[in-house]
Amino acid sequence: MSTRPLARRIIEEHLVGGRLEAGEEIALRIDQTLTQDATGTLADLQFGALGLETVRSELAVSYVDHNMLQTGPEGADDHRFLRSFAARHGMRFSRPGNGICHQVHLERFSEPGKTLLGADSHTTTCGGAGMLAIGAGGLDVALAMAGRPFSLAMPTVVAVTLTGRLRAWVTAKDVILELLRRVGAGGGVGKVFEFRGEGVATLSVPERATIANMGAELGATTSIFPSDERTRHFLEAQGRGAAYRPLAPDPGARYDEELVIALDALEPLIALPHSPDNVVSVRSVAGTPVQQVVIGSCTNSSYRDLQVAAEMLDGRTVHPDVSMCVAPGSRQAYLMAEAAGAIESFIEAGVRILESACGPCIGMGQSPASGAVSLRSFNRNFQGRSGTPDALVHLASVETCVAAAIAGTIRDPRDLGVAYPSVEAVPARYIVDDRALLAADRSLDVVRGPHVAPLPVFGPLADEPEGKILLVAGDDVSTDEILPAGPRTLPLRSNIPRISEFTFCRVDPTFAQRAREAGGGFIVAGANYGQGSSREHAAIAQRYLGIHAVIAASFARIHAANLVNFGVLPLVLADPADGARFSAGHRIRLERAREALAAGEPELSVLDHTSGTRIPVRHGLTPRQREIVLAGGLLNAARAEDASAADQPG
Ligand code: MIC
Ligand code: SF4
Repeated sequence: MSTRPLARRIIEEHLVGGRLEAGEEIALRIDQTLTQDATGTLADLQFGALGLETVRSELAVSYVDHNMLQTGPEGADDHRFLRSFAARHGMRFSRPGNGICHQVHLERFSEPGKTLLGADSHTTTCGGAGMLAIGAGGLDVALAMAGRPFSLAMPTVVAVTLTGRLRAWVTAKDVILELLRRVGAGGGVGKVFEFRGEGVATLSVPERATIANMGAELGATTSIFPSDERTRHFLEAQGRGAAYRPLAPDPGARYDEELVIALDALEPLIALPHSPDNVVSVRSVAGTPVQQVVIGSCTNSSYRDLQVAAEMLDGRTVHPDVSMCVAPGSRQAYLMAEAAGAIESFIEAGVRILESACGPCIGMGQSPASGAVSLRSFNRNFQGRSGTPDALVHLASVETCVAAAIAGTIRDPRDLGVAYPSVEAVPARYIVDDRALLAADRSLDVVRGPHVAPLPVFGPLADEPEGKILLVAGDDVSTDEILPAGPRTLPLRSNIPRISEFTFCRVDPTFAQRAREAGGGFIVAGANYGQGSSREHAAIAQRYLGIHAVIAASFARIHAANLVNFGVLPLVLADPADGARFSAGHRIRLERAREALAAGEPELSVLDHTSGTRIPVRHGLTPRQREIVLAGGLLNAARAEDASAADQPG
């Protein structure tokens, strides 16, 4: 009898290559893809470089949600390029204002049992509707758009058994914060978190989506919920009942690990600055004065979330010391909130209403005051991500955020003395209006604005890459540190030469210049290097500045794949204690790197010219990845593959 977890069942249905052994490279057929404007311009250019006329995945959607401030022509130029590219090449296009990609995709396109590959780390959100939804770099998504399989390490599957039911004021956000408290950022690398147990049926799809969304902060490959009556109800309310398919693990399914969360034992939790896993109980920090509260982001801005916030605020006023904003997750959520009177309650309470987009989550506006405490219903609070370097950003449920907006201090919502909002998480029928989701139109020509730069061309791996160690960094370096987002850099996402100048600018403003002057070099770091965003720009910028390799204790999944895709070696210390032997400024060489990689040797030797020592490192690359690095990147490798296929007779 078969004992497969649900994730494995979907993997088996989509498997086109590899063995189903944990850690082995497997290749999956991808049904749907999504891109957003900050990653989509490059993904589109890369798709264009493959020379195909039309996307080959069942569905490809191009969203505009991140780069929305339009403080100069670049943003609108990108939107125009994306729109015309989507139309020309057979993609749906979600217009600016239609909402955050993950929220809209969940509402309008999620399908239990299908695979979704998205150029954004929170693509995992659709796991709330029983999809196998995975975040990746733009180039991987471009190849999936071209109908090619997606390669990844076969994950292990962790069962998260939910028992009981959440008590009043305790929410799905608290479930994922509890998981982050236990597992830690980076503790989920190489794993799928699969939810099961009687508690699952007590959670609606939008609540499940909040949990699946923030599984990205664990570093997990993805998170998944079964598809059950709650899923059917959600899809029917979206007018998409036909997409429903019941899905569960095999009876008696066997998992690699198990965690149990007793929903009724949870209490409101909060992530303190500056990491999503820095989780404590809200009561333990109650009384801290708060200056800003923001409800929004792909984690917590569904119709349910807006309604809860509005009911709590109804007839009340935001505390005079607090600036509160709401960014509805989608045009649908916005329309629903408007029809239910929530928008009116917000305006009356003194809330500032933003458009349906990522906005403050990615530092695009609403940066807090210097040193301010900001409570956000978001998923990431890396230092400086809000746009204010010394802001103290906390992450919590909508309920906890609004309690702070009313009280002016952090307060457990149970201690607020407000009646518990009676909100139906999923209405009988959502307002369905897809006019902002444009269909393909092959008669349109692609319009490429003046600042959309050509893709840089990279050469193959050198025989023995050599250079200085330009930076020695600690653990948990996020891609927000490697290449920050926000209003100065997001408009430059389609221009690698310009955006590369911002590499590590928050850590060391001289980095880009030093790298250029030195003709490139190396980076040394601790554990979980490259956590957070899927932005491949962080990898391309390192390559563009001549970084040959990053030597770290461990890597985040998507960033490691992105480094490989652009020909930068992610090298892991054979002995973590060796990290201390590397010093900034030392000149090092990867001895016989090309030869060793081509021969499939698992270790490389780093010669430190300055100290005269040799340090062993591992690359952990699969044969496919070795070919990619040797070729100088995935685009080079894919083109070479196409050329040799064209040369084959017949
Ligand atoms: C993020 O939340 O960090 C982003 C911005 O959505 C990124 C994508 C990007 O940098 O464009 C992500 O999560 O992948
Ligand atoms: Fe947008 Fe924030 Fe979600 Fe990233 S995490 S997709 S920036 S809302």
